[in-house]
Amino acid sequence: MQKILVARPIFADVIERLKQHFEVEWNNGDVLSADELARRLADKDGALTAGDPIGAATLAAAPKLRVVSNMAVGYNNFDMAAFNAANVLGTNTPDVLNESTADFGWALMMAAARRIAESEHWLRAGHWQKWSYDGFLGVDLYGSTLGVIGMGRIGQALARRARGFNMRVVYHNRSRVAPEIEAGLNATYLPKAELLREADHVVLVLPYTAENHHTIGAAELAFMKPTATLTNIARGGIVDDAALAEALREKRIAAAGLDVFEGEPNLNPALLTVPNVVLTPHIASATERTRRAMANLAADNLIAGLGEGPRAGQPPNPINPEVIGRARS
Ligand code: 8YV
Repeated sequence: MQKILVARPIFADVIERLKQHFEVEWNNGDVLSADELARRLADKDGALTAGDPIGAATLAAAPKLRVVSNMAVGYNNFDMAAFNAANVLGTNTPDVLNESTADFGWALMMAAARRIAESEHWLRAGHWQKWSYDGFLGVDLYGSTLGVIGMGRIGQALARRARGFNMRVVYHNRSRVAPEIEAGLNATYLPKAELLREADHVVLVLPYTAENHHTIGAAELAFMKPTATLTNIARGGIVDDAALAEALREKRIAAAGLDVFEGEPNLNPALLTVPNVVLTPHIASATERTRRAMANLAADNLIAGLGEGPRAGQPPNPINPEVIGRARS
C-alpha cells in the first residue's frame, strides 16, 4: 500500500476514505514545522496539505513523493518550479468554494461599509446611552460602484451578487474576460488606477504571486476615494498591511474588511488598533458544506493522482498536468 501524510486536522470520514487506498499518517494536531513536515514526508508517496509550504528542500527530502494535494484553491504555498523540476504533481480545490467565498466577501464588504463590527464592539463595551442621528454613519452599497480586482471564478460570483444591489461593476484583471462574461455580469474593464479612483467598494480576489505582491500599497490607496472601502478575501501580501493601517487611521479611506493578512496568523499590530477595519481569521470558505467539499475534492485528487480509484491517473484538478506519468526526479 502507498503511504500518505495528511498534514492537517480534517474531517475524520475523509481520513477513512483515504484509508481505503493508503496507509495514512495523520497529523491531527498543531501545524507542522518545515523540518517536521520534511521528516514525516521522507517515506511518503503522497500528501494532503492546507497551506503548508512545500519547496525544493522538502521535495528533495521526500524522494518517493509524487502528489501533493492542497485543500485550497490558492496554491502559493507550493513552489511550482520545484514541483515541475522534481516531476511532482500538485493539485488544488477550485470551484467548490466559489459561492461561500463570494458570500463571505460580500458580508465583509457590508460589515466594513456599515460599520457593523465597530458599532457592535462599542455596544458591548456599554457605550450606548441614546440614539443619535449621526451615530456610526456608513456608506451605501445599493446603487454604488463595485470594483473587483481579480475577475476569476470567485470574482465573477461576487459580481453576480452586485445585480441585486443595483451596483455598477468595474473590474481589473491580468487580461480581460470574454465579452460574453463581461456582458453577463454587466462589468466594465478598467486599468487598476482608474478602478481605484471610481469604485466605492474595492474587493480583492486575485491569486498571490510575486507580481501581485502589494497590488494595493500606499500609492494605490491614495487613488481611492475617502468614502471607499477595501475588502481582501484573496491572500496576505496582496495588500501592504502597514500602508493600509495608516490610510485607515488617517481616514484616507473609510473602512476595510480583511480575512487574510501578511504573515498570518500574526497580524500587523497596527491593524488591531484602528477601529474602521473588520478582521476575520481566514474563514471565507468556512461553511460546513464547502469545507467538506474541499476536503473530499482534495482526497479525490490524491487518490486519483496516486493511481487509485475510478479516476486513476486523472485527478480532477491538476495544477501541473504535464508531469503526470513522468518518473519522479
Ligand atoms: C483555505 C483558501 O481554507 O482556498 C483557499 O485558497 O484561502 C481557503 O479556502 C485555506 O487556504 C486553507 O488551506
